[in-house]
Formats: sequence, C-alpha cells, structure tokens
Amino acid sequence: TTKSTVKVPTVQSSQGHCPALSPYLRGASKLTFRASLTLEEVEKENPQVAKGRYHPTECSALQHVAILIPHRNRERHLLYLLEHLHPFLQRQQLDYGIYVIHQRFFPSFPQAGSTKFNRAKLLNVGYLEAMKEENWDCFIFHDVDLVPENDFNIYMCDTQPKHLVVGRNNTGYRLRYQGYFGGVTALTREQFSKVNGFSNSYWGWGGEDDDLRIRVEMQKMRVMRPSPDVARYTMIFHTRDQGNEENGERMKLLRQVSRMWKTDGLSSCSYKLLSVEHNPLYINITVDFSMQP
Ligand code: UD2
Ligand code: MN
Repeated sequence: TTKSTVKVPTVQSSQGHCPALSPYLRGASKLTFRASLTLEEVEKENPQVAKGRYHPTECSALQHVAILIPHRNRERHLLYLLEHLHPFLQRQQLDYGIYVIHQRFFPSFPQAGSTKFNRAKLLNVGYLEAMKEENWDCFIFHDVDLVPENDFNIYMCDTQPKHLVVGRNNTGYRLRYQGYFGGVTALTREQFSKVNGFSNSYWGWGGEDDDLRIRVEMQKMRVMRPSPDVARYTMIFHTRDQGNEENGERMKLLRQVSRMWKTDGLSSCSYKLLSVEHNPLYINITVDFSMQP
C-alpha cells in the first residue's frame, strides 16, 4: 500500500451511490395548474425521460421505484400529475418508472359484466406487470389527483410500509383518521408480496385502503408516516366519478380480511391485458375486468 498525502475530493464518481439526501431538493413549492397545458409541453420539459423511465446519470440511485397510478377518464389530472411528478422524482435522484393502469370501460355494454372501477385490483395489475419489466425495489401506489407539495416527502420505501399523505389542502392538512392509509403509499416488493397485495374484491369507491392497512398490521408491520410539514398534497378538485359509486359491501368485506387475505390478492388477480404502451412519459397498461367475478 502507498500512503498518499493528497486529499481526494469528495465528488460522486459515476459508479458511486447517490447521497442519502439529494442536493437538489427545494422544499415546499407553490403548485399551479394551467388550463392550457398540453402533453407535448410536458414531454418537451422532460427530455431525459424515455418510455416512462428515468435514472440519474451523476450517481447510482439508492432505489428503483415504480410509481403505479390507477386511472380511468381523468386525463387532465394525469397531465398535471405527470407535469409535477417527473421533476419532483428527478430532484430526488431516483431511478424510476411511471405506470398508469387504465381500466377499460364499456358504458354502452353494461351487460359485459362489472363496469365498476376497481382501484385496488388495478394496483395489483400494476405490480404484476411492472415486475415483468424490472425487479423494482419499491412501489408507490398513487392516486391520479394528488400532487405532492414538498420534495422532502421522499418517494422511497422504508423498513415499514409508508403512508405519504398526512394532509391535503381540502381537509385542512390533517390526518383524516387514525389508521388512514389512502391516497399515496409506499411498500417494498417484499412488503407488498408478504400481504398478498391488495384485495381484488372492492368494486366502486372505498374500503380497499383500509383493507390493505389491516393486511399490513396482520403481518406485524407498522405504518410509518413522514413528518406532517412535508407529507402535504394538493388534491385537484373532482366530484365522484360515474362507475365509482360508493361500495355498500365494504364494511362486510373489511370484517373478513383475516379469512380472505391469503386467497384474495396478488395470488388470485386475474385480468385480461389489452395493451402495454411505452409512451414518452409513462407506461400505459390497459386492462379489461368485465369478465371477472
Ligand atoms: C380516497 C383515497 C383513495 C381511495 C378512495 C376510495 C385519499 C386522498 N384518497 O380518494 O386512495 O382509497 O378514497 O376508493 O384519501 N379513479 C379514476 N377514475 C375513476 C375513479 C377513480 O382514475 O373513475 C382513480 C384515481 O386515481 C383517483 C383514485 O382512483 O385518484 C381514487 O378515487 P377518487 O379520487 O374518486 O376517491 P377519493 O378522492 O375519495
Ligand atoms: Mn380523489
């Protein structure tokens, strides 16, 4: 060995890991949603994103993160989310991919089966399809209408499942209730597979987020939350969608989780895959659930 007296500067080499805290974070930002915004503009602002994917070039990211967004008929919301999320995730120096899982709706053929929206099942599909492309470390389950306000709300997974929405604008930035697990959550590949993913049985609005929390608690995991001053979101205004009416079965389903979780989830998620498109800013997965029970 040679003893060097030369001080090596602490610059990240191209092989080195990214730092624990990215130097690009800005903190709280004022969000605006311009009515005239187009997808082409957002694409132009993100030349480094290709086929929905990005990775930092200055260092190797600490986690490979798949963002999964359940979607049907919310094109405006999707556009605003993409506009804000891409630069947000890049400032966090993440290796990431954005997946939009689209439930095909046949309003003129209601006899084709259930046309109700199923957020949880779409997220299971997102996990299964994303895992076919890459062995992602971390999954962010993300409502299309929630835009993060502070980039210190880090989109990485932790030793326990994380709930990232402590507060949002239209509920006074306060946690809605103890145990609330809706909106945006982060689970590692292992945490999500340990609970067998989401239940596939929640058609329409509500309950599926509480079901996942019960699964998490049954595995003796504990929900973590970032501090309230960073875990803040703006929910873009909307009314209840057609085809996502309140699920009257949800209380009954929530009483059965301990009996059902092993057989209802990732292990039983059947669907008809209609297409996988690699758009510039996101991977679009379209599925048909109408033939499912
Ligand atoms: C709450 C939860 C949400 C979920 C839901 C009950 C928050 C912030 N969010 O949202 O995570 O648990 O209650 O199911 O507490 N969607 C479409 N098209 C539709 C219907 C829904 O794309 O026609 C997607 C979209 O990503 C949307 C999400 O499903 O953000 C949740 O639906 P919502 O926004 O209507 O429900 P909300 O705001 O009460
Ligand atoms: Mn919403």
